[in-house]
Amino acid sequence: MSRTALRICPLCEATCGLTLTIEGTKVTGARGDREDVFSKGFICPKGASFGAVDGDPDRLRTPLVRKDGELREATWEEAFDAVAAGIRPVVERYGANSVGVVLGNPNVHTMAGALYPPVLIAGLGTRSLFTASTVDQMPKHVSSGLLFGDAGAIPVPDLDRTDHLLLIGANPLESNGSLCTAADFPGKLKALKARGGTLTVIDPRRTRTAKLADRHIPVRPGADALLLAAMTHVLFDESLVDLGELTPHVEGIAELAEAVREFTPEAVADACDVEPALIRTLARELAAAPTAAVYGRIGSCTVPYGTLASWLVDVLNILTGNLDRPGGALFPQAATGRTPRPAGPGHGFQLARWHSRVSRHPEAKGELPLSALAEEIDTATDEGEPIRALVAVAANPVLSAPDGDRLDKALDALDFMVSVDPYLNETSRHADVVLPPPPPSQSPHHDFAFNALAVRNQVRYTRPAVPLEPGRMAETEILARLTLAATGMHGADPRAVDDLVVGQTLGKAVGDPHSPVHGRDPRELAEQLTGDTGPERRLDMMLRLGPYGDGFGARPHGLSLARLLAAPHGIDLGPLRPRLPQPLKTRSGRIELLPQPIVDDLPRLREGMRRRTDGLVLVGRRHLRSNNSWMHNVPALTGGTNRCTLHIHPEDAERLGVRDGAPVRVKGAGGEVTAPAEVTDSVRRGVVSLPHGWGHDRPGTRLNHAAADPGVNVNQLLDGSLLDPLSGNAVLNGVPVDVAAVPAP
Ligand SMILES: Nc1nc2c(c(=O)[nH]1)N[C@H]1C(S)=C(S)[C@@H](COP(=O)(O)OP(=O)(O)OC[C@H]3O[C@@H](n4cnc5c(=O)[nH]c(N)nc54)[C@H](O)[C@@H]3O)O[C@H]1N2
Ligand SMILES: Nc1nc2c(c(=O)[nH]1)N[C@H]1C(S)=C(S)[C@@H](COP(=O)(O)OP(=O)(O)OC[C@H]3O[C@@H](n4cnc5c(=O)[nH]c(N)nc54)[C@H](O)[C@@H]3O)O[C@H]1N2
Ligand code: SF4
Ligand SMILES: [Mo]
Repeated sequence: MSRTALRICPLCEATCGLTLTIEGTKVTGARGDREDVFSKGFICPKGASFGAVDGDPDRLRTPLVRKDGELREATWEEAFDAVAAGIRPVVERYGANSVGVVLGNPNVHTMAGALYPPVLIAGLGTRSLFTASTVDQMPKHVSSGLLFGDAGAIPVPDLDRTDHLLLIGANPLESNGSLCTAADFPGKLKALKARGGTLTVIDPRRTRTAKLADRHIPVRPGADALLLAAMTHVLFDESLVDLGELTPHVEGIAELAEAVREFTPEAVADACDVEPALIRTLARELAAAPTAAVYGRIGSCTVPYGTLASWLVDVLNILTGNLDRPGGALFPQAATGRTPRPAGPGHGFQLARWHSRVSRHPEAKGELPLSALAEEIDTATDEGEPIRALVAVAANPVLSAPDGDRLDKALDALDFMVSVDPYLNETSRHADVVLPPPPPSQSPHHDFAFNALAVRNQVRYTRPAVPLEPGRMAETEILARLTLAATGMHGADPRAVDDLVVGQTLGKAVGDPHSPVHGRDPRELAEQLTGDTGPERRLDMMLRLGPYGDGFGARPHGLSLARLLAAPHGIDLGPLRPRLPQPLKTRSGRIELLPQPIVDDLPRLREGMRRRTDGLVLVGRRHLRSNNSWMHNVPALTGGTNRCTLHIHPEDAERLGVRDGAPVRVKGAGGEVTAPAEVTDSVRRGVVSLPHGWGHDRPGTRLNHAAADPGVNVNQLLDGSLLDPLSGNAVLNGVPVDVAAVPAP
């Protein structure tokens, strides 16, 4: 007997609604849920393989605890005892900062990852926090923090209504979109063209997305900030600046005009390898379009001028009046976001409130660069204690961060490490305790993060499609127990963590004159919360306090968990709407167009105008059937074109004597790797491309399928020293490398 159950797909940012077929407790099929209010039936090959991802036999079923040097199966009780015994002495002897926390990407795809790590970090009181954000989108947070006063206020291109999309360093036909949650991104690009709109793609590779475009500009990697600065220059130079409705909300226009004066199309053309006339055309087209959106992603962030490029993306949206208007780039409003306060000056955004111990990198958004994790463990200084214990949740930095070999050794030297991870992989193999979460079919799902980045306001929640297997523990409970064990409350009831958060949140809300529950009794409100579990009660609380919430009765038709459960395919909350000036939290209460940290970084960009590398540079790429480092163990998703090969342009290949399919050696500052060449003109001359997340050939892992075709770790080519200085983001693209054919034996 089979049945079906709904489950939001957690495998990428598109958040498609799936209809799972379930036999017994096994997921045997997945198709798109046509009634899903957001995804309307869209699915990609990863979602269609949900059952294989979910049922991977290599997923760990019980905790592992290291005994006599070896990881062995253990009970949950033994595992949490070991966590408390491993972490507490380190905190007590060396202080809170000697415990590091590493949070990986899947935390934004689980409810547990949204709800518990903030409590863990606050409870530990550690400043040693590292996340996947600093190998990804930290530059965007910093630019939003500086422009809008809120690092979380990220404008999203209005894909369904725009007339002109300028897409920079993003390949949504493979990635399905990022910092822009849209199910069926490919379909939305085709619809844009079908309604007469235009798509321009800036990417050193002729990607599947670039092939769809009306115009593809194969920029020199890393030079986007120069190109965008020159477009900004042209807008001023040709009097194309038109703020429209934004005028009263923006300051610093004249100063900005002055700051970009030197960045003429002629001055940047050589560094970008884009003709001056074409740069002018790009600026004019942007200004002339009835509506337009500029959108940048990985290729604009993980580069030396990541924050400047991210800032210029929104500068262009602002100067053309496209920020915060339909068809432009708007701020979504998620159902679990805070109830909007009246507009007015805020606290502003601060950078560099503290620094990393070894290389003195400034913090950004409370985080230190993931690139600096290894040195924070393996290097002693007079400044304080190195990291001696590590909590890794859904993170595989040995493959995803620069210089995995150094990190490998550093992790081995720790006094204690715990990984919350379903796999024994390149990183978790170093742990003393591995706590495996259940597969996604056994977990509830709500997109706290991505609903705040979605092209349409909507809200959905799916309960576990399959009950927890005997011996399993929900990831929410794992993280609650881990938090208690790490903060000196080992053995307490995990519900205490949820009660603490509920008490604090409601306590604050009743004291806030703008809250719908101002002046009420927090205990009485807590008693009204519904839900079967602590996390459900917290979701109920956030929905009811949120911008569409019922305000615990104050707005009777508003949202609550009960209302959401009654709408299994989700609730549509309408298209994105203009929201300014409310989201602004700058000290001025306005958009601060030319913030001081940007002014201070512009001289570096001016120098960049005069520099150009003549050697080969490396960029990354993603494949539709892959996801970072953890999906190479699923046979249905590997093979074919999803391989770890070095893309190289035919002319470069010929010059270097590299033959298609033959091994080539790639050398960078951090090391060298050998991979098969794939000669293709989809990369521009002077650029080679390797995908990331490969290199599954280390001993002591349990990834049987992945180990059979391990690929190489592209991040071994990096030594971790190249960062975007404002955000601490790793430079992963536009990295100089040497490439040589491997002589036949
Ligand atoms: N060269 C290069 N490097 C890159 C990038 C690039 O473009 N080029 N991209 C960067 C980007 S954007 C990112 S986000 C990072 C990602 O870097 P990471 O976050 O370190 O890596 P992931 O492969 O996403 O997965 C992390 C871990 O989560 C585990 N996991 C999977 N599902 C769950 C779950 O439900 N719960 C828990 N607890 N664990 C789970 C996996 O087994 C894996 O060990 O990589 C970065 N690295
Ligand atoms: N299938 C699949 N989907 C994914 C993931 C995955 O691994 N696989 N990962 C998920 C994650 S964690 C993220 S963050 C997103 C990322 O989502 P995207 O940013 O859309 O993904 P990428 O494919 O890395 O696209 C980056 C593009 O930037 C280009 N590029 C490199 N350097 C430069 C440069 O200097 N300038 C310009 N203009 N372009 C450059 C690359 O050639 C590449 O095509 O994808 C998510 N979705
Ligand atoms: S596009 Fe992303 S969310 Fe949708 S089915 Fe594919 S992996 Fe899942
Ligand atoms: Mo990412």
